[in-house]
Amino acid sequence: MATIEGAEVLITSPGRNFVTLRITTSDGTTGLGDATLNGRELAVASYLSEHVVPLLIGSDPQRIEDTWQYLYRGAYWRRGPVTMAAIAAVDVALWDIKGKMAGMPVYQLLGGASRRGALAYGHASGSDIPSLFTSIRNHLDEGFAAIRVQTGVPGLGQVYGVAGDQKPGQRYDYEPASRGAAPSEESWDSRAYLRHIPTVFAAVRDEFGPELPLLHDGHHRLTPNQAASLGKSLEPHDLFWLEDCTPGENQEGLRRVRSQTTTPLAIGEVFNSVFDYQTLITEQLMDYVRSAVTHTGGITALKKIMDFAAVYQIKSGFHGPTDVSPVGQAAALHLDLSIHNFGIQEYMKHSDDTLRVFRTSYTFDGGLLHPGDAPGLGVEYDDALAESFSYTAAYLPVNRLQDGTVHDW
Ligand code: CS2
Ligand code: MG
Repeated sequence: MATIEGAEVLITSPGRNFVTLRITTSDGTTGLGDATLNGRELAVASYLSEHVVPLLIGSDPQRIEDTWQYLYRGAYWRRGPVTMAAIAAVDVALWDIKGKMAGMPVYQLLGGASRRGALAYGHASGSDIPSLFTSIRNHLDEGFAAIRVQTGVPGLGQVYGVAGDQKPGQRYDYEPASRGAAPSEESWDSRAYLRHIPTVFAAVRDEFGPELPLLHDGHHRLTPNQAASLGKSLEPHDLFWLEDCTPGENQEGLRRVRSQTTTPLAIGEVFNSVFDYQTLITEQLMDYVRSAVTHTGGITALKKIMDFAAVYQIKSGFHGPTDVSPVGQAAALHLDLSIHNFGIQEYMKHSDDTLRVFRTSYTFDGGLLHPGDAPGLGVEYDDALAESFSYTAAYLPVNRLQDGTVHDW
């Protein structure tokens, strides 16, 4: 029986920082896991190298469930983004190894395909309506069949989700984590935002029609009452979802939102355990699970969350920004293809440099993503190229209200 012979924590920075765990077995099989936590990368790298890797050596790589429970319950101190990203990296690497040992893509091990491909959505943005329209047209030209819409807010400077205005054909490239010793600062005004967003979706629907699935990310910035008001004001524009409309850790807050609006709600990209969702799922206060495999304890854990959510007719909408590495994206796609209650998959295309470091097998065609049929996850890591991109500390922005009070970003 093969055992785990080595595990390396690999840090690279092709335009942004990524942390990857590579596990190697005694028969030479390797598996990759994504451990990237934007702005806190070294915390996860240290958790893995100091406290997890030594415990893995000599263990059975095929015991995925037992290893998960050993790392989760054995740590005593549970949950949290650092712990669950570290466990996720181990879990995904072991699924990669199991697929390679079986000669099958991971989705086959999860029960096989439930669909041809995973409907993807891309990120369109603009500082104003004309530049937003250019970005939407770029995404339609790239083949996206669903699009997230974010814009600037009159009177405010840079706000979440607005990349530099794209030229026709130019890739949406938005990396919010600024490199350097401290976070950049952005300013915010919820009332200005609440006045503006309904006008944006009215203009988009006028220009692009009623059918195109449109999404919007509130990014945790509203109170439950403000979120209820926004959801109600967007109902005429028939959104596919309104995401993170209010900080989700106050699960009861979503009762207020849900009672006031039928706009579908997506939440959970900053969650890292099923307990973060428990009330939201059992009281059906949400419609889409936003977690990334990378931040929620891996494939094993997120599949359990989706099976729990399925009982309440809640679907997936996994997180897929460029700060989830191609390894994490691939892991999500294997789950997307196999679970019954799939909803949609976020797809921010990684940079060319990133895709040279992480050689992927997944494809995007006709608006659908497919993980490919290579054994395991279908991702390879180029060590030499990875080492040429050295780590630089980077931090997500800090948001402040007009009076200087720190606010959710
Ligand atoms: C965003 C994320 O994609 C999204 O929905 O909320 O891009 C988020 O801002 C980043 O993951 C933060 O690193
Ligand atoms: Mg989001």
